[in-house]
Amino acid sequence: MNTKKEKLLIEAKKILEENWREKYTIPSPKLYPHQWSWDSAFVSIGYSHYDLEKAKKELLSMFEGQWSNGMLPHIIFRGGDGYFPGNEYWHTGLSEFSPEIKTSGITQPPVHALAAWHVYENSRDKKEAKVFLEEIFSKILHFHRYLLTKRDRERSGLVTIFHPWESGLDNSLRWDEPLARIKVENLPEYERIDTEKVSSEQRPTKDDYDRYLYLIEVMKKYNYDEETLYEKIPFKIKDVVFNSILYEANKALLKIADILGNDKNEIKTWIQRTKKNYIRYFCPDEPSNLLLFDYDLIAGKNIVKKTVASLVSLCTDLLSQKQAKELASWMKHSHMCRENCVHEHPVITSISVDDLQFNPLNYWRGPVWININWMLHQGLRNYGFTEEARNLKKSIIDLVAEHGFYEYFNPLSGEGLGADSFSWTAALLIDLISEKDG
Ligand code: 9WN
Repeated sequence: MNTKKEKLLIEAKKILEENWREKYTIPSPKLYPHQWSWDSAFVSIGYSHYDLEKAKKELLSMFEGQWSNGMLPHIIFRGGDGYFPGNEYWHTGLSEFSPEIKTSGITQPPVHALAAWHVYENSRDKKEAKVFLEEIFSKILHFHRYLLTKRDRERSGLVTIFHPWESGLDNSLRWDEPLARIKVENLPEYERIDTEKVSSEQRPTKDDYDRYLYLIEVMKKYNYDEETLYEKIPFKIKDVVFNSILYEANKALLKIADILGNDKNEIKTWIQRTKKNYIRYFCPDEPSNLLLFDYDLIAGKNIVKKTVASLVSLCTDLLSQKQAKELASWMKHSHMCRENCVHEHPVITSISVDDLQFNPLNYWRGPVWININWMLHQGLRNYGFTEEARNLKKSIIDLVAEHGFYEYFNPLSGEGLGADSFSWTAALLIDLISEKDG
């Protein structure tokens, strides 16, 4: 390993050390003082390379927030009142399934089985790792069962999200149309904290927040009951990114079940369902169109917006080689390598720099995110685009080395945006650098 990478590793570990709180890691001290679900899973992947105990604690502590119906909330409120909407906003006690511990009432992409698998793979002592898998398996299974029953009434093998925050890509252009349809009524007054900490041009708008909070009001009104919400909630989307992750997570869970000698039939059924419907829902015009688009259940059609979400499907094995090739080449149109480019190789932006709505500063509407690029790197590799994968990896590492461990980055200047000392940026850099070809 060269000195640049060694230095980065030290810095990344220092950030995780500083953000560690006894058994979990906050995403960043500046904006996010609690435990977030998919952040925890990414962070655990980072720890799995050098501190297995922390990797296990991180995942297990996240499942302390699991609801008795299996739902894994997107936040466990553990860190005081520096975040809005905090615990008091959610009234999760309205649901008979919420736990004692304080949580939000919505979920996030299920990266956890992938993280558990990393823990196993990176453990030298497989016997000890198996003990951990025994402990976590039923919790993850319960979570996936919740997703594939309560959130998939269609039995399509594709989960329906009820809130943009459930996607993890909160203000993606993909949600503009479905959100615009929502009529916000009787929304109680509220005060945001995020825009006091980070410039508002880097965060979602007030209109977005009105809708985010209104959706929570609807959930509260119906006591977070999924059956009623399936009828009443005005935001119901089968999300490409969420479902790509779930499919891969189910494959990881299957491998875990195999190691433990547990029954695999239920997981196999889920995987088969997803296989059957993934292209049908997300790419119905294939082969004339090869990009994948989310499916809006209320509008009864795909959300045709060209964003990085379409590319994340590369991290599944559900594409034909022709389709994978098309997606890989589409990346070249969305990269940051223009007149102002700061790197020789592209890192992938959240929407194409050529898109009229491209905004280099605003959250998921232009900037570069490390978790997404990390997934794309895996995807390129899986489909045999070895050189492209190597270039992307180098670009991700260069970007962070030059500009710091930020939450997201301006694709034109490389400048770090949002929160600094961001945990998943650190953790996924550790994963990339620690890989065998690292
Ligand atoms: C809402 C913590 C989270 C990430 C999300 C990211 C951002 C929260 C916010 O931060 O969302 O959950 O307040 O903006 O969009 O992916 O998990 O890092």
